[in-house]
Amino acid sequence: MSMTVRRLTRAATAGLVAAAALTAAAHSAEAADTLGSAAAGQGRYFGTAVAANHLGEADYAATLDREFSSVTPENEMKWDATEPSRGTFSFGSADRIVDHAQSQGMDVRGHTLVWHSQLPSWVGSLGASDLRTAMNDHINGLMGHYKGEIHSWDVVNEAFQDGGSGARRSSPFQDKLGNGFIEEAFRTARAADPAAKLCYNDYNTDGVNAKSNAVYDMVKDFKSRGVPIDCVGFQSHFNSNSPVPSDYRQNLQRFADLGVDVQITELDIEGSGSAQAADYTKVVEACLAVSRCTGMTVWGVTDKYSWRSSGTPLLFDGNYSEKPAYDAVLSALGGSGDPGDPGDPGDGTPSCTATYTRTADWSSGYNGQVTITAGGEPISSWTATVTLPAQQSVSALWNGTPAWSGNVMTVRPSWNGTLAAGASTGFGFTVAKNGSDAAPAIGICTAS
Ligand code: 9MR
Repeated sequence: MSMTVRRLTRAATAGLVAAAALTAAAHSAEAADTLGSAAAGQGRYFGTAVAANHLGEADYAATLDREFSSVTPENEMKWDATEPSRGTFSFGSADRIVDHAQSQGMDVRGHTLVWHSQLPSWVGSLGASDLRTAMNDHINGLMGHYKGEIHSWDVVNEAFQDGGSGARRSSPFQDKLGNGFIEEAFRTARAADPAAKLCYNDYNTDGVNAKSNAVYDMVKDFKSRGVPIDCVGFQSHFNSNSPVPSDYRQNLQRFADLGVDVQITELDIEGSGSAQAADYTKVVEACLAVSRCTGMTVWGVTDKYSWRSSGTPLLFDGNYSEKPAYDAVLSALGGSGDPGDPGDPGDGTPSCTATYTRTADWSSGYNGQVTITAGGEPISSWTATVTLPAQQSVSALWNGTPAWSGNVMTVRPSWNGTLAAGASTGFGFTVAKNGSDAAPAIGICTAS
C-alpha cells in the first residue's frame, strides 16, 4: 500500500489565517465573543462535529465558521467511509472537512480509527492474523494521509461494555485479538503520526462508575508501562436517562491526575430552555475546573441535523438561532454577547426560538409539535409560522391560535403567551398528508 502525505502546508495556512483573525479583532474591539474566542480566552478549544454534506448550506457554514475553533468529522473518517474494501482508501468527504477547517484556521479531531461500529463486513470476516494486519494498515492509511494535520485522534472508540461489569465489549478486534488490540492500536498510531495526540474515547464514562473505572484502570496500566496514550475523550451524550453526573468534574480530574489530557468530545444534552442551559453550564464549568481539560466539542452545529434531533440537544436551533444553552455556554466561558443580539441575557430585547418535532405518524396523517422557548428576557407574546407542503392540510390545532395565508399558518398564543426568560411552551397540530409525507418548515419565532 502506498502512503501519501496529503500536504505540508497546514501549519503555514493556519498561521496566515490566525494573523488575519488578529487583524479583524483589532478593527472591531466591540465585537461579541464567539464560542471559539471565549474558549480561547480560557486556553481551550470549542469544537463541533461536522457533516461534509452540509458544508454547502450557507447558514450552516456561516455558523460553523463564526463560532467554532475545532471540527470533528461526524462520520467521514470512520472505517466504512475510508476503507470500504481492503486496501482501497477513499478520503473525499473527510478531505472536504479538513480543507474547510484549514481554510478557517480550525483544528481537526480525527474520529475514529478502531471501532466495532460502522465497520465494513470484510473486516469481521478476517482471521486473527489478517485482522491484526488490517487494523494496523487502516491506522497507517488514515494517519499517514493526514499526517501532521490532526490535533487529536480517537484511536480506539467504545471498547468497553455498558452496565456494571467493566468488561470489554465484544467486537472482531476484542474477540480475535484479545485485550491487547487496544495497546497495539496505540503503538501503531504513535509511530504513524508522532505529532497527533492519541485518545481513548467512550460514552457513559462521564461520572465515576464501573465502566469509567475499567477505562481508568486501562489508562493507568498504559501510563505505568509506557504505552503511548495522551488523552481520554468523554463523549457526554446526556438526556433524562443519562443526566450530567454530579461527580463529572471529579471523574475528569482523576483521569487528568493519571497524566493524560481530558477532552469532552461529543457533547449534547437533550432538552430546552433554562433547564438545558443550566446543564450546559455544569459541563463547561467542570471542564474549566480541570486544568488538563483542553477543550470541548458539541456533537453538531444545529438541532435539525443532530443524531438526536427530536431531543433538540445542541446550541443552535433549526434556524441557527442561538438558544438559551448557547448564552449559558458563552457566559460560562467568560465571553460576552453582542448587546444587540436577541437572545443574549439582559439585553432587554424579547426573543424566542421555535423547534419542531413530529410526535405521531400514521399512513394518512401526523401530529406536529412546535416548542416555543423564550430567550434571555421574559416575553408576553410570540408568533411562529408553519409552512405546509402544498397537498397537506391541518385538521386540528391546540394550545395556539392559527391564521392562514395560503399554505402558511401563523400561530399566536391562546393562553400561553407569557413566558419567563428561557421558559418553554408550545402548540400542536394534526395534519392530513393527502399523499405528501414531507415535513413542514418552521419560520423564525418573533416575541414581544
Ligand atoms: O452522529 C453519528 C451518526 O450520524 C451516525 O449515524 C452514528 C452511527 O453509528 O454515529 C453517530 O456518532 C456516534 C459517534 O461516532 C460515536 N459515539 C456515539 C455517536 C452518536 O451515536
